[in-house]
This record gives sequence, C-alpha cells and structure tokens, in this order.
Amino acid sequence: MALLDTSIRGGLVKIRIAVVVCVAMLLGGVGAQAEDAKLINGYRPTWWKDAVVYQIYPRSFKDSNGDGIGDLKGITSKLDYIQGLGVTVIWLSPHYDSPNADNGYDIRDYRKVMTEFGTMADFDTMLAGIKKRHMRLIIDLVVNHTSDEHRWFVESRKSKDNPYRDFYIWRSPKDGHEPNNDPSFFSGSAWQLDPTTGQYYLHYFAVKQPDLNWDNPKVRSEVYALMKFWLDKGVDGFRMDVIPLISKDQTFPNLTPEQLANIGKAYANGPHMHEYIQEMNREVLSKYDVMTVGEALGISLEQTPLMVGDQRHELNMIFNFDAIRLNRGAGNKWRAWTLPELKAIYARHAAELDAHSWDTVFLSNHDSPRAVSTFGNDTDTYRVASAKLLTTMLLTLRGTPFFYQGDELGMTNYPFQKIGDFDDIEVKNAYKAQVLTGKVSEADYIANLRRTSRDNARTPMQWDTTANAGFTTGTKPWLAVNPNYTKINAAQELKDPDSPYIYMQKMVKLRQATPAFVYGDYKDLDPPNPAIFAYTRTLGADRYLVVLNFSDHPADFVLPDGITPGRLLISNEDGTEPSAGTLHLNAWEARVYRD
Ligand code: TEU
Ligand code: CA
Repeated sequence: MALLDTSIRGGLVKIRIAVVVCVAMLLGGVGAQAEDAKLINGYRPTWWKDAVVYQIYPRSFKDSNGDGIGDLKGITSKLDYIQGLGVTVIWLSPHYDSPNADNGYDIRDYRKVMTEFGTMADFDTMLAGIKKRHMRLIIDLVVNHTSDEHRWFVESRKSKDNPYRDFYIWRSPKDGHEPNNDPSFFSGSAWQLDPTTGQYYLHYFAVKQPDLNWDNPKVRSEVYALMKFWLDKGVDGFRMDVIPLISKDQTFPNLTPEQLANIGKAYANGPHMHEYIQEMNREVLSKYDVMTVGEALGISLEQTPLMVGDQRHELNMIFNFDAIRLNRGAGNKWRAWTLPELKAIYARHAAELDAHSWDTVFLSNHDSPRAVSTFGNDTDTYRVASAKLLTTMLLTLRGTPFFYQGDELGMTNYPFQKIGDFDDIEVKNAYKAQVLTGKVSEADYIANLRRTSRDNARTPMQWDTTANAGFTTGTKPWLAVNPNYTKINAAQELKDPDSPYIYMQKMVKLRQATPAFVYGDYKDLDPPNPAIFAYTRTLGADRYLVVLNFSDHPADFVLPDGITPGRLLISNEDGTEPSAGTLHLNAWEARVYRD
C-alpha cells in the first residue's frame, strides 16, 4: 500500500507538476501573446520611440541676465515656445561646472551647474517647468573624458602613486617621444607630456580633456553614482558623448595609415565597450524609466544592433553620422553630395535595423553646420520651403527625430570672414596645425569652415528684431548673432501662419496622430531619382506617401504602378493639384498623402 501510495503520490506529484508547467506555459504563452498583442508591427511601443526631441545648446539659447551668455533661467523663460512646437523631449547639452575649453564638454564637477548657466535651484526650476508642460529632459553624459581641472585629474597628475593616478591613462615616453602615433580629434597628438611625473596622458580631444580609464572599476562606479544623482532628481535619460570610445586597447599600438584616415573608427568599439555599457545598464539604466541615445562616433550601421538591440540591454538608440556628415570628405573637407546618396543611407538603415533595433533621424546638432544650409537651400527664395521640406522628412522617416534649436525657424549658417570670428577649439587648433604651417591657405581654410564649422550652429538664437536678436540685453553676445536675424526670428514666425515654426507645429501634430510614421514599414519608391525623394510608410491598411522635391527646379514624379497618392494631408506650399499618376512639384515642395 505504502509503495502504491508513494507511487500514486509520486504520480500525483508528477501530474501536479505537469499541470503547473502547462498552466505556466499557458500563462507564459498568454503572457507572451499579451506582450505580442502590445506590439505594433513588431515594435514594442515606448515613449522614446514616439518622441520628438529638441536639442538646446544652453550657451546660445537665451541669456536672462545680460552677460551675453545663455543660461538656465533663459531656457525656463522659453519653455512655452518649445512646448508650442509639440516636442516631447528636450536634450540639454552640458550644463555642468566647466572651464569651457570645449564649451562644457570638459566637465570639472559633475554635480554642480556651470556658474555662467546659473545654480542648481535654476536647474530644478527648469526641470519642474519642463515636466509641468508634459515634456521630458535628457542631459548630456560626458564621461569618456573630464576636464583637466576636475579634482580626479588634479590629484592624478600629482604623482605616479596618487590614488587617482589610474583614473586616467598615463604612459612613459617611447624613445623620448609620444607612446604612439594616436592623433587628437582636435589636431596634434592625443598624448600630452606632463612635466610633474614626466609621463604622457591620453586625450582624444583637447589637452584639457584627459580621457578617463574605464578599465578602472572605481572610475565606472563613480560614473554610475553621478548618473544616479541626476536620475534621482527626475532627469529622464542621457545623450552619451562619444560613448563608443570609453574602452581602449591599452597596448596602444601605432595606428596604420588606414586607421589614421578614420580615427573615430580606430578609437571606437574597444575590447570592453559592450561589457561596460551592459554593466552601466545593469547598475543604473535598468533601474529607471529612461531614454538613452549614444553619440556613436566610429560605429558602423552593421555594428548598431549590438548597441541598441532590445535583447542587448545596452542603449535605446544611437546617432550614426552617415547622413549628417554626407557633406564631409577626408580631413573635414566640404564635399558635394547627391540625393541618391542620402536616400541610400536611409534605405540601408531600414534594411539593417529591424523592429528590435530602434533608430534616430537628425540632420543637425551643435557639432554640425545648419541643416537648411547643408541639406536645403538657404537663399531667400528657397529657405522657407526647404526648411519645411526637411522638417517633413525628419518627421516621417523611421526613428526618433532630433531637431536642433533654430531649425524650427530655418536658421542658416553664418557668413564667417576671418579666424577671429570663430570660438571653437577644433577650429583654432586646426588653424595652427594647417594654416600657420602653410599646409592650407587661410582663404581656403575659412571658405571650408563657412560650410562645415560647428560654430555655424552655435550662433545665438534669433528671438526678435531687437538688438542682438533679443538673445541678450547685454552689449556683447559670447558669439556674434547672425546678421540675418532681422529676417529670421521667432517673433515674426510665431505670427506668420506660413512660417517654418508654424509648419513644424502642424507636422509634429500629424506625426503624433499617425502611428505609421513611427512604427510603419518604410519603402523608397525611386532610389535613383536625382531630385525627388518619395517613400511610403505603411502600418496595416494605413499607407502614407511622402514626396519631396530636393531641387531648385519644378519636378514631375510618376508614381509607380499601383500607387495612387490618395488624400493630400499637408504640403509646405498651398499645393492643390488633384492627385493623379504624375505629381508636379514646385522647387523644394513637400507633400504628405494618405491613401
Ligand atoms: O563630439 C564628438 C564628435 O563627433 C565631434 O568631435 C566631431 O567629430 C567633430 O567635432 C566634427 O567637426 C562630441 C561632442 O558632441 C562635441 O561637441 C565635443 O567637442 C566632443 O564630443 C568632445 O566631447
Ligand atoms: Ca547669462
């Protein structure tokens, strides 16, 4: 009996386990089905996928105290203006204490607000103002390097056995010279000899931006602690500065000529990069509802899923620089680009990044010339139309769109004339390295900068037609205001129904009402077309057609078989042409149809 009992009991236990397993599987199945049910076209909807991001460069946004330098109170005073666009996330370029060797991308104290920008109370007021308007804030995480005035480095350079020595990368001279031939992004060697200990320290950017040694676990835990400091204050995420560069091949072999031609690629994707980002995710990011976007210099499209794949537990999205740097050849030289080249990039993105690897879409930031001057036509005739066309494209392509302050107004590049007009350390260092050494003529150097320089994006925001475009009540803005502010400014555009600002408002509204523009499939209808960029976004039965004329001339577009335009939803011109098989578009005309 007992035996029987035990076998029956044994049997019963087995059955019970089987039942539990079935129920679990069912629930799991059901759970999975429920999870899948939440998917849209295979995408797991999240707030940062359907976000529209507005980048603020605080030094140039709005000055509130007349010292000619933008500040946090200035940003708070313009939150209604930003909310008016319908954007849902603000990305704030660095606001931390800094000696500004690289305008804040050289941080001296990660838990202190830059004196020029205000106080921590000003930051809290700004953050509260953003949240009150149902927007979110992501801040800039600059932890590949610090300022050389950061206490960690001040300590580190004191002696070879200082407890902070290993926070940075020190190497002894090789045959009396730099440890290897690594160049800095800002001209010259990436190694700086420090007389105190007679050793070199590594700085991929400026001499005043020594690289942190991420192989030191103390460094990583310090970084995770400062991230938590800001997340606990209610910040909604990070834009991570040159994050692919944090892990170095610490044997520092000399770079080959091929590597020297693309040092971003040579320095990126080091041996522990993924390991450290996964650790950061485990230790910090996974504990908060955050948005993370990596500035992925040196990372190819093919490598992107390894950084953003939703099973990788690293980042939500990254910036690939293939589109925004289409106008750059070797050595930062300007190059002409073609529309098929641009379209090919978006086609590759659509092919390479599936529903598990989210993307970003952007044509401007604080490191690049103005979008309308680079990808549109900034002459008086076509500036407004082409600015609106770019807005249409960015808000209907796949990926989270990022706009840079002033894009909504169609602000243009600045007419730089001489080296004295520039502030950027990248420009000043390269001037010494290229012009003063006679390698490049001053005229060619300045001419190239007029189309490529970062300072084109850093001229003060143009608020109105008063002195200094209303950016400051002071006499001298930190960087000259673009003289075209009398024609291009927010005050005028807010009351002009045909302005780029008002058009962006409408386009953002349309995107937020149209899941197909976020989660829909993308198809380029005519990749080789030299003037027309036409594509569809399809989500289930919903199909949208976007047609953009990227040229100074009217152009016809014959719709491929089976594609009927449908109803015109919006156009940057009062296009009333009846929808037919062939569309006649004016120069820089943009249209969005719904089938
Ligand atoms: O930029 C890295 C980067 O991509 C730029 O250096 C770019 O290659 C170059 O400037 C193009 O002209 C990040 C920040 O966005 C930039 O502002 C900082 O200067 C840099 O890192 C160092 O922090
Ligand atoms: Ca100020």
